Amino acid sequence: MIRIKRKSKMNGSGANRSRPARGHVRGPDRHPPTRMSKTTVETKKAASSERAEVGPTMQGSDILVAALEREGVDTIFAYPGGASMELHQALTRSKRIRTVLPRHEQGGAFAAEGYARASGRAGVCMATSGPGATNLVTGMADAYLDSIPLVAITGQVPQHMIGKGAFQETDIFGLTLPIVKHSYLVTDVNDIARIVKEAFYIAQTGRPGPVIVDIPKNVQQQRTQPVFPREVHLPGYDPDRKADDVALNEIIGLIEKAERPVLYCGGGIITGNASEELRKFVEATQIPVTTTIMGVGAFPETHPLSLRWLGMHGTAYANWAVSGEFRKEGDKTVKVAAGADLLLAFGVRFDDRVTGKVDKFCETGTIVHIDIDASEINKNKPANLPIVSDIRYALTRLNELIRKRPLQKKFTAWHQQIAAWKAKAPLRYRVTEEVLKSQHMLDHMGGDASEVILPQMVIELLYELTQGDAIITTGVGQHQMWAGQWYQYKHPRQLLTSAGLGAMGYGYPAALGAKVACPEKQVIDVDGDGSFLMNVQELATAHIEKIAAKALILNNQHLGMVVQWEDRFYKGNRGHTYLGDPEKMKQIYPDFVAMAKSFNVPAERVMFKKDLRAALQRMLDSEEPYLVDVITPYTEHVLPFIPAGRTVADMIYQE
Ligand SMILES: Cc1ncc(C[n+]2csc(CCOP(=O)(O)OP(=O)(O)O)c2C)c(N)n1
Ligand SMILES: [Mg+2]
Repeated sequence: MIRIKRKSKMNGSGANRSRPARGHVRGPDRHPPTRMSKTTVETKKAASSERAEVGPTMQGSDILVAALEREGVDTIFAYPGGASMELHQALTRSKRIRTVLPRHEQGGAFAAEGYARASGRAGVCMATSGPGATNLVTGMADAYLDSIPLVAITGQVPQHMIGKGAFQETDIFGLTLPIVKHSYLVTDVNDIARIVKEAFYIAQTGRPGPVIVDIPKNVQQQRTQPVFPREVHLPGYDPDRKADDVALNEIIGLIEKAERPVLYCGGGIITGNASEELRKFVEATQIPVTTTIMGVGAFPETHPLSLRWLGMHGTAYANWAVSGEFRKEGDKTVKVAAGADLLLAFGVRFDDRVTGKVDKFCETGTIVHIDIDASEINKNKPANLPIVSDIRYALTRLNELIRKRPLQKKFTAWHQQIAAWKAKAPLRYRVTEEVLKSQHMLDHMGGDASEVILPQMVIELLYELTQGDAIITTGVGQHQMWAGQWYQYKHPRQLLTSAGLGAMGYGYPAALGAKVACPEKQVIDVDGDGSFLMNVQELATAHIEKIAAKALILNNQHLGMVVQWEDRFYKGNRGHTYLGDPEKMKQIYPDFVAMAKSFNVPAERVMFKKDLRAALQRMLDSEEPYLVDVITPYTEHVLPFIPAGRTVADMIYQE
């Protein structure tokens, strides 16, 4: 028997109360009944033997591993403990699965996510009960918000101890209810094989997400003859949704009527493997494309029709194209140029970091919203034409329809307007007065502005040296935004970043997971000093497991993004945002180079511009993990910037 998460319980959690549960595994009808009459059971058994493979008698832990192997799992990021060591013993007997030992379960969960984001296949992490399981929670929340397929396996105390406050007992099933797509507490060894099959299916289909499988120790130790199903039966779970032709023809009609259409594309395009179809659609329609940060790489950013990414720190021209350009005249806001009259929102969720004040977002445009997850429709922004569909299907069919009846529209005036916007406010940076007057200049540059390294320069140079082909992971903060702005992404699954949750500490472990999934690729974590320190222990995993992921730290000795908000909204008053040693402010603290060396990871620090190129090249040439610590001024702000909850009229950008 398994415990199934009920819709009522899921909706009981705070903000979700008023809207339907997210995803497609929902409600009491979503799963076969847990109690069946004897006859039903017999008939099911007979039917299932054709669709299943029966194995020899084995222990639960070995069944789990055999089931993982059948799902094609080649790597698991797993940290052992009392309630999961049985599972680790079984993993030592596997010839197909590589077990990577992270140095913290959070690192393991992020690595599994990095693996999933880079490869498109579910990432797998494992931890023991109690503290091991709770250390996975941030990674699961991250996977939930960014729709990443993740299977998290946890050991649990033996069944007879559950509810007794046993040593290292935590109700991880209950704890993770609001941040998983589905959860299982396995109470019968005979269920393990089926549950693993279902867990991978649920995690990877429809809108992907995290699934937790909690297995009590006694279940791991029980023996039975496993039945490995070949198929999954989940009545009520229908991830295969397809738009009908009527709706798709309506979209074409809207395009034909539009003068200023914009495509606003998100992570759904990448998850739905729809990039190629998107490119064809754009070329056939000539509609400019902006993406969310999750959607970066879904459309080549080097393409003339790319507007790069939009939102709080997106390009000015993407934000103008969607919502229009405005000028402030005293208290009045004057419209300078109109934004989109048609917004094709494909695989997006109208996240507040994108929309700002949501009712002003694309205020005058007709909105078409396609998403695989019905619960996203009309959640944040009402759509004029809502369509629940697999995005690749919808785009493929749209392309077929357009091929049969090519569009007549050219949108010439709109393209000219966008070209003018691009010329007016490209992404740019310069050595500002603030930089020149900063402590950084006094302490480290000897007042010589020509040697100062701005963070944007580092990423621009990295882009040049890697020919734009590397996989980039990030921490969270200013460096994350600059990594998005100054590297141009040509392919899906190239920028792996904690977008929805914004979890510092994500970058380096995610880089390890991505490097395991794509060993032939250059994988670089562009990180902040604060973020990197949060999972610095993973340098050990990198060295011991020989995972050559690189770490490039933009070290401003501060929690830079919070500093930026302090500067803008709190008169620069520092509320615990300095990370250096207040008694030795000239010293760079902590010493990441010495730290990396203690893990046997080669490392170097760069302070002056003249040394940057060669250092980055050494990092790229290294066949083992490598760390470069680049010291940058903390005074730099990420621009453009639309303050939270505000509108495009409030956008600050460099003119
Ligand atoms: C786990 C976690 N704690 C706190 C925050 C809030 N936060 C967002 S950005 C930021 C600063 C990050 O500093 P750093 O990693 O050095 O990057 P920088 O902004 O300096 O580039 C903080 C504290 C967060 N996003 N995640
Ligand atoms: Mg910092």
